[in-house]
Formats: sequence, structure tokens, C-alpha cells
Amino acid sequence: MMTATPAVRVDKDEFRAAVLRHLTYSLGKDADHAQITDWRLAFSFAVRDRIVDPWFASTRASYAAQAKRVYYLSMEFLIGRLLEDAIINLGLRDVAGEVFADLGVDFETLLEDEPDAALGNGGLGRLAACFLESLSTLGVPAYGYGIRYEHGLFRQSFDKGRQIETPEDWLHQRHVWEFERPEAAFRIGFGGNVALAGQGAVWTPAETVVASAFDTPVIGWQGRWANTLRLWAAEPEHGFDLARFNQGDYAGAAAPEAAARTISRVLYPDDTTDGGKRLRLKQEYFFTAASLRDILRRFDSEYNDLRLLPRKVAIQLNDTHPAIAGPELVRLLHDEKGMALDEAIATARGCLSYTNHTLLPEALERWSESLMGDLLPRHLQLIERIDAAHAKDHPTRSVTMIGGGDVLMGPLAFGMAHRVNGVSGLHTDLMKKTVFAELHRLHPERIVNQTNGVTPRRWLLAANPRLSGLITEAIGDGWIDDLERLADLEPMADDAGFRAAFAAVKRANKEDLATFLAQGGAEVDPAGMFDIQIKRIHEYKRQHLNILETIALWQEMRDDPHADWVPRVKIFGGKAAPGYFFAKEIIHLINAVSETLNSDPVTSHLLRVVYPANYNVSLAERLIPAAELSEQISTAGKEASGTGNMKFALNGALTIGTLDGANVEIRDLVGAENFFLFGMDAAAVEDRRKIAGHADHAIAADSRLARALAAIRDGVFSRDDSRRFAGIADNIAGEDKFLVASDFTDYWRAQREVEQAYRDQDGWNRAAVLNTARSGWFSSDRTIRGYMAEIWDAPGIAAE
Ligand code: F58
Repeated sequence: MMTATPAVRVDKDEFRAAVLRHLTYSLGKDADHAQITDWRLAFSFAVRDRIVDPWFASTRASYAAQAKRVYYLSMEFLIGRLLEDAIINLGLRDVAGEVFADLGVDFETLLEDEPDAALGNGGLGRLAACFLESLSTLGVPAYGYGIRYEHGLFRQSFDKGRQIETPEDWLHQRHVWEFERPEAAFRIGFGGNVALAGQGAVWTPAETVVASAFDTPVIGWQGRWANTLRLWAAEPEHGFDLARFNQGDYAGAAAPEAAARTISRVLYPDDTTDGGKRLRLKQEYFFTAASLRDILRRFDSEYNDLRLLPRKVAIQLNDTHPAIAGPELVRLLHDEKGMALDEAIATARGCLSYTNHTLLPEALERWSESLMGDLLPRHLQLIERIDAAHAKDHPTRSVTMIGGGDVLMGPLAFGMAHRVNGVSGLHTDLMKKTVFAELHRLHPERIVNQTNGVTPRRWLLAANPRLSGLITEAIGDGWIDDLERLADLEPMADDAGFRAAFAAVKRANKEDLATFLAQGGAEVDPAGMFDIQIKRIHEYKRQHLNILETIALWQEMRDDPHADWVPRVKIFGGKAAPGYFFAKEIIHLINAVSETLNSDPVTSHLLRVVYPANYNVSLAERLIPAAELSEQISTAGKEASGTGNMKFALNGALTIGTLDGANVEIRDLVGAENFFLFGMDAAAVEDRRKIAGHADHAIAADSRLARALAAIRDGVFSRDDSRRFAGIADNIAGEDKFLVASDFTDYWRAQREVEQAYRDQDGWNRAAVLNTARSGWFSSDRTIRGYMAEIWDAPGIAAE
């Protein structure tokens, strides 16, 4: 393997000295008075020092090889904590643990002191973070580009069961991983007017902000390669207005600065509200334009022929959020560099590719022409030209990039990309048949599938040290960067000793989780089955199906508490978009059910519901290793892929799920007998939706469902306000867009099958081992290799 630098070697005394040196000289603290955060910062600086050399070496190697670079443009990077990732990849974990044990500092507390960087909403952002790590592990010269939000995803707490949002504040402490690059700054314009000049045009913006870069190195496995995550912060073009300040107008003097900084102030929580649309488009253009300028600057430093661009630059658009990259790159090439328009479009397309993450119509981005024209007047003109050129080359009436007064970002991204990918086999097929059917007919080679993956370094090695230890003992450590080697575990599923060891790991992880939950006030018995659903709260993900089945089960348990029940702990985690009323109602209901059930003297030893607040990457790292049952129950055809589903299977949980997203591939790989399938498939869903009164039919046919709905409607979980949750019951019994009622009966059946399987602990453990052994394909290393071969045409330079 060609590498930029050999794996880093560590000497314990040297490392201890480095930590103490940073404590003294970088933080100005004496060891006797250092607080946990001081130790954590000193530790992080010492670790960071060991990243810088491989980072530089990687950059030098990329230039030396004149390698094609991959640029991953994403509004979100849900990176979580970085310290543990770094020490794992540098092979420092054991040494560091010993150093802090000697120093008398609790290592776990130290790691947990780091704020969880939540610069993303959910799967899309977490995927981007896994990809960055895999790109470094595989030695692909790459940059992640995004926004340095001052406030990431809001912090969630519960007040009487209701979600409360407060601002997240990850930057309130020194953020040690980033390097400020004031020299890498670009002026980004908005509004103003356009004067046609020759073939091109001159755009004079009315407002300008400065995009200023902050770089975070991302180190790959064994420290062999490091790439850069470059995040842009918005700053005012001019400092504050001294003249106004001197006149006593303090607020006015600071206003331009505040307006500029607003652009990188907060992560957009979701697009369910109208407010903030203008700001959202500004954010999108802001980071996309800065990134493209930076990419061209780097290209220009190496080459002087723009026609080489597609051979040297691959730009991946993570959903349509950076889709303005198409017209912006055309503008840079055509208006600013003088390339003919057709050639500029073809050149831009040669660089760009686009990943679609959703088929939900309400989530497909569109911007009114008036907003686009107001904020980005030249871009609107160019989009019209791009659309016209496409229509000329591919005459059809049913495809346009502008329609109904809106610019349609999906078709625009499609039209400006040489490859468009879905994120699971099913999702990609549905893309071809639905949202992009006509574009697919016109460009049959363009859509490809790249099923998502997750990085095994974080989601197995770091998150589940017990299981990784057991695996390494059994098959060696080659699985860490070649996850399909987990297949070597397969024969051990038949080895009773191994199964027992595997089960002991799970039990210990459950006990750890129980201890953690107890700190938050929730008592759970680790002997019960740990059944977990963690993800954003959304109707299509159907947390309400899960809680409805929980209610029905509780009712049956009360009817016959002495029957042979399998004790269960139902764990939920996830945030609802602040403007998504129904999702917040679901949270409230889950918490209300939890209160009723957990205090029921008849059943509380059999069934408990817990909902730890503020689900984030770090909480996922605690929950997943302890899970036995993974709930992946979305309405078929709606979940593009899922990545949590992969993390659970990898960590030995069995899935109860629909034929949706990557569940399909998980089931194929782990084996149908090790997966609890239920529900309608995507085609059946579409048919059922057309039947008037589908929910009524389902309720009439299932008395358990009717009884559970009645309990919600009658206020069993809201004694002080009996109608509080009636809206949820009415929705399920009414429009029921996501077919909760219609899938309930089969879900109930599958859950009983789960219990039957769980009663045979040995059989269950065998299936759990097989889930781990057969999940190797879900490594994001495999996904990135797919992008390299089929989308980017970038071989990488440190790859095998
Ligand atoms: C998710 N999308 C898909 N969007 O729902 C999931 O199936 C898939 O596994 C994942 O992408 C990765 O491909 C997603 O997370 C968002 O978070 C949007 C971001 C912009 C605002 C609206 C939500």
C-alpha cells in the first residue's frame, strides 16, 4: 500500500510529556489545578500534533501525483465528537488510557467532555461524516466543504413530555480541531444587477459577505492519510461602522456585521416552515460559491487549461442543497473565464455529480423564480439558458428545470450532473420510475446506485470495544479496514462458546446502557429485550406505529399479566423539526405512554418505554451496541436508505422492518430467517393508498388496533386533558397517509415472532452473530470505492 506517511508510533512517556506541555503552555494551567476540560483540551492538542504531519504529507503527495481530487459539498456534516475517532485511528487509545490512569483523570469522563458537533440533522449529515473518514482511510485526495454553523442542531429537552428546543453551543469552548485560515477568504455577492457584456455578463451584487475558511483535518485508519474538512464562516466585508458608533448609534453600527454573520449562524432544522427560505438559499449559495472559488483557485495553481477540469476535479453534490453549483460553475467558466456557454455547461457537468436522498415530494427543493431572481439574478438567467440548451438537445415537454413559477433544484441538479445516484437499490429503482422517470429515459446511463455505508472505525471499533475485542480475538484485526472479513465469523455462529461470548458482550453493553439511563432517572432491567428506534421523528418513519403496538401489547399484558411474556424495554430517541407539529405530538404521546406504563404496578416489570432526550451521535454510540432489536419500520418506498439500520445489524441486533431502503439489502445479506419482515411493499403501499377508507377497513379487521386507538382517543395517557392525543388517533383512523393502520396487524404478528425467537436465546444469539458476520458489505469504504469507480473516475493514490 502506498501511503503518505507510515502509521504513527507512540511512546507513552513522550505522549504524557506532550499532554503536560500543552496543559502548561497552550492552556496556561498547572496540573494541580486543571479541570477536566483543561485536560481534554491538552490531550486534544497533543493528539492534533500527531495529525498535522500526515496531513501535510497527504497534501504534498496529492500535488506530487497530480491526482484527481474529490470535493464533497454538503450543507451538513454530523461529525459528533472527534477526539475518540482521532485516537482510535492513530492507535493512541490504549496509550492515552494508561497516561490518564497514571495522572488520575477518568478517561471516559474526559472523552465525554467534548461537545458533540451536530452540524447536521440526521442521516444525510452523518453519511457525509462517514464518507470523509472513509476517503481518508482509502487515501483519496478529498475535501469536505460545508458551513461552520455557530449553532448546530438544537438541543432537545422535555417539559412534561413536550419537546423543548434550546440553542446548541458547540463553539462555546475552544474548538481545538480547527485551523483558521483567514487568508482563504472569498467575497460572495447577493442581489444587484446584471449587465450583458459580449457573450457573457457582468454581475454587480448589491450585498457582499466574506466567506472565511476553517480547516479540520480528518485522519484515516492508522494515520496513513488525512484530508481536510473546510467549513466556511460568514463575516462582514467591512468591520463595524465607526462613524455611526461615534454618533451613538451602537446597534446601527453593528447591524451590517450581524446581518453577514447570520448566514452561518444556525443549521437549518428542516424545510417544513416557510420562514427562513431566503436565508436558506443564501446559505446554500454562500458555501457553494466559496467552495467553487477555492476549487478553481487550487486547480489554477496546478494547471492552465480549464478543459482539464473534469479530469482533475470531481464535485459531489450531497442532495440538491449545493445544486446552485451548476449555474455558478457555468458562470465562473463563462462570464469570468470567457469559455463558450455550451463548453462551460459540458465542462461543469463533467465535474459535477448529484446524490438524491429522498423521494418525498415535499422535501424536493424548489425556489420561486422571484426569490432566485432577487438574490441571484445572473444565476436565474443561466438556469434559463441551461434549461433551454437541454430542451434543444432533448426535446420533450415533460422535463423542465423551471416550472409553476419555481426553479426546480432536482431537475437542475440532474441536468448539470454526469452521474446521479440513489442511496439504496430500491431507492435508485424508484428514482428511475418516479421523480426522474423522464430524465432517466433521456439519459439512461446517468442514474447509478451507491448503497450507503457506515464507517466501521466509529460504529464498531470505537463504539463497541467489547465486541470489537471479541471479533479481533476470533479473526484478527483485518476487518477494521476490510469489513467483509467479518464473514470469517460465520462458522463461529455454530460454536456454542463463541455464541456465549457474543451474548456476554451484549449483556455487558446492556448493563452499561441501563446504568446510563438510570442517571437520567429511567430504571430499566437489562434482562429485558432492548428494542430501539432512534432517528428523526417523522410520520413516514412511523414512530407512532411502534408506540401504538406498544399500547396494544400493554393492554394484552394487563388482561393476562401471568402469561409467558418476554420482558421488553422500548427505547426511543430522536428530534422533531421545531415547525413539525404532528411529529412533536408523537414525541409527547411517547412520553405520556412511557409515564403511564412505567408506573403501572401490573406491567412495569414486563414492559417499559424510555425516551432519553437530545438524541445525537454520542447517544447513538451508547445505544446501538446495547440493542437487540432494531426498529426500521418506515412506510415502504419512503426511507431512501437508512444508515442506522446498518449500524444495528453490524453490532448484532436483529431487525424488525419493512421492505424499504437498505433494509432490503440487509435482509438479503443477513438472511430472511435472521430478519423480521412485515408490512406492505412499495407497490402495495401505492395501491392501498388509492382505496378510500383504507384505515377504516384495517381498524374494523383488528380489534387490538381499535382498542389501542380508543385508549389514545379516550385520554388513557392524558388524564388531565382527555382529548390531548385525539388528533393522532384521528389521523391514523383518517387520512393515514403513511398506512400505520394498514400495516399494524402484520407488525403485531412480526413482533410476536420476535418474542418467540427471543425465547430461544441460543437461536437468537446465533442470528445475532450472523447479523454481524454478514454486515461487512455495509462499510462506507465499500460505498466510497463505488463512487470512485462509477462516479468520480478517481482512483485515489494511497489505495491498494
Ligand atoms: C436521509 N435524508 C434519508 N435528510 O432520509 C435516509 O434514508 C438516508 O439514509 C440518508 O439521508 C443518507 O442517504 C436526510 O437525512 C435530511 O436530513 C434533510 C436535510 C435538509 C433539511 C431537511 C432534512
